[in-house]
Amino acid sequence: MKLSIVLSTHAAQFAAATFKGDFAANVAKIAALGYDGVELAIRDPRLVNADDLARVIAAYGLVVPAIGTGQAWGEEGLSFTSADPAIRRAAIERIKSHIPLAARLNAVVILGLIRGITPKGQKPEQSMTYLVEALQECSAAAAPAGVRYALEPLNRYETDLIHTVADGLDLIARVGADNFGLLLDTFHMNIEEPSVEGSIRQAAGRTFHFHVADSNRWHPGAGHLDFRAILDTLFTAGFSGFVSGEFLPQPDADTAAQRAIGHLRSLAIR
Ligand code: LER
Ligand code: MN
Repeated sequence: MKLSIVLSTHAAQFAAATFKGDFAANVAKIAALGYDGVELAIRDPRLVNADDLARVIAAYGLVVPAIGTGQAWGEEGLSFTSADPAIRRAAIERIKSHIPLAARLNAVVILGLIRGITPKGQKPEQSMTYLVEALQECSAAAAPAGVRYALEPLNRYETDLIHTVADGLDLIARVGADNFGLLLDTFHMNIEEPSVEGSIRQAAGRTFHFHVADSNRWHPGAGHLDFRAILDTLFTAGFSGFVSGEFLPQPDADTAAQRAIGHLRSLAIR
């Protein structure tokens, strides 16, 4: 099992990015704890120096399995489903602007809250039309570079759009692009899926990335999710990507990261 953990390259409000702050110091810490990779949360690729970033990560023998983009929503309000065409266009261009760095790092680009929330007065079907159009445009732009996008079903308290694997698979059928798939997150699945293991099996072959947090969004082992059953199902279904920790820095970031890897490695899954 290849393990990574979310690391924000810049200050961000998102609470479940376990590590924030000094980039090189955090990469060093994550490598020392035994992780194989870092999932980078990047609001805008123009804010990072790709050479510096790649050098620091390689120096510690890590890789970047995925790039998170949700801060463009959290900090700037960019969204694929805004009623304002200029905001929709800015969101699409921002997501396409991740392609060169993602290609260089061989990272999946995550689409979480960038899908937005249906604005007041707009019909959800209209949001879905905007969403499908945006995803088709981004996927077509990324395909020649070999870059893949992974949309994350999110729980009902964060968005009205795409809560479950079933919703995600319907969306995949509408988008119709081979480089568009899903990111499954155990925290959201525990809230929304009829069966966590059943939904993991349904998404087999289209799961490009996987987030782990326990039922309380603390590190795996701090709540009541059965990670042995969950991860065994995931790998039996043919998943070959990274399992990435995205959980609250509780009781603090270092302890949470250490306990997470301790718990997940103790399951001895693959
Ligand atoms: C991001 O990966 C996530 O899981 C969301 O909860 C962000 O709001
Ligand atoms: Mn997540």
